[in-house]
Amino acid sequence: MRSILQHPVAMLTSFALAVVPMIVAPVSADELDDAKLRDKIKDTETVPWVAPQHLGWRLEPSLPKHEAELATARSQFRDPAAIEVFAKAAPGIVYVTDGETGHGSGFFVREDGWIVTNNHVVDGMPFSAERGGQVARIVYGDLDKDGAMQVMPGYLEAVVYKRDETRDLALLKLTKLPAGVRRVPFIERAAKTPSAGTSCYAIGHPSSGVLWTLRVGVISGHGRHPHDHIVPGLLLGVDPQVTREVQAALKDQPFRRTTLSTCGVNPGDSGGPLLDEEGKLIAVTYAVPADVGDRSFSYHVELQEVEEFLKDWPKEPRPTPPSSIPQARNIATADLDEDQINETLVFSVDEESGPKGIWIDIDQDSASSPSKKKMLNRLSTFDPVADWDTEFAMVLQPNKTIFFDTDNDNRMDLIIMPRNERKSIQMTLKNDRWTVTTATEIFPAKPFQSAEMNERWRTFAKLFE
Ligand SMILES: [Ca+2]
Ligand SMILES: [Ca+2]
Ligand SMILES: [Ca+2]
Ligand SMILES: [Ca+2]
Repeated sequence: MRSILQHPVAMLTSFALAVVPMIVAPVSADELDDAKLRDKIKDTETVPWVAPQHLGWRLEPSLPKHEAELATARSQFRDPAAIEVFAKAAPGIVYVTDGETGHGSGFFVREDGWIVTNNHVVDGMPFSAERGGQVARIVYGDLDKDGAMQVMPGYLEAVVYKRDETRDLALLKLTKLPAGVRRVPFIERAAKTPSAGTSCYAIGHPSSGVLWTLRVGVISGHGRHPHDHIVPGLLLGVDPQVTREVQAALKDQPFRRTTLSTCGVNPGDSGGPLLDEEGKLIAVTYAVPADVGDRSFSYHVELQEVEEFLKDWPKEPRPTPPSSIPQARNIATADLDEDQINETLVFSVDEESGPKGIWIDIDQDSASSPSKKKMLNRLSTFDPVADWDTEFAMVLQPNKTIFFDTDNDNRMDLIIMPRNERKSIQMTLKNDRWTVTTATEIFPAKPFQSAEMNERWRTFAKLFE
């Protein structure tokens, strides 16, 4: 098979960036263990899927090389502002986790326990029927008399109230404040975004650092993601036809205003604050460049996006569907029904480890469409979201989740989350609203509205039996 998945890929949509996190840690029992399925997809050609990497989760133990490369040496100097920034801000910065698969950072934005972090940090957090939303565990700390942060024992719980995929922001609220605490320390927001060259400070919980690690740097630049990112050879000073195509492809894409800094953030820093010299919020950390060799700068969600996100404080948690995009580095295509047309994307971390998820184009109209093929060959890029018309997805980590586009309108509308032997949770989209109920089966016999699609589904469902 000739590879259609070449470098650089997935740079054309903010969606692609928002969903390619650093790889989650230890491989769980949810690994795709079905022998029949494994057998079918082992002979595919795998190519790297290059996109800026998220920081919400630890690296896999199998990637120690990257871990070493991520370490950023900072010059050693005594900066009185940095000392003050740390003392002022660190107690307002929390550790966000599901208690199982990894962690991100977050921070209090109000004294009554509201927390901001990245959307991708809370993406895999489990649903709680009693709480009416996803629940995250929050670990917090306090400054001791020597100016060091001490972690508090145990954890608090916070419910996810709101998520914004485009901005990669999430708003959570503690279910109750720490015992004996009436107000939590929170991070104030700066009046405006500072210009390039201004000193800035990142504090978070990088997996290769310690809890509450401070990094000092400068603002390197501002831009819109993905519109202002430099895609090598695609945007400037090239064939005007190519420029027009890229611009046309980006025209209706939502974007996120992004601040770049030299603060050297690492996995685990996602959702942590970027601060000014007064310890006020100027941006929220979310990613580093995908190219592991190029970690000289860090990506942050710009302050203005945070302000817009915080304009409206919801009264109730709003159920938001999990992402159907697996956390992976590579994509391969496969032909599971053996009719010589590829209909399946297989997402993996590397060639050796098992799949992290699959997408099946049930009606097989992706690889077979001549216009799509032409487009893919010309741009040499592949964005699964835009280029693969999938009607079924299965994500294996951090929690096994199954997705169907039952009416084939290009939007997943039935999501099933197996929890344990007895219980599964189901999310259904109706009139633009998600409702959460208990699921009766994990792989329904006839999930689709069309009989033809259900007939096709039977072929693939057999692989999961
Ligand atoms: Ca096929
Ligand atoms: Ca399709
Ligand atoms: Ca479709
Ligand atoms: Ca749909």
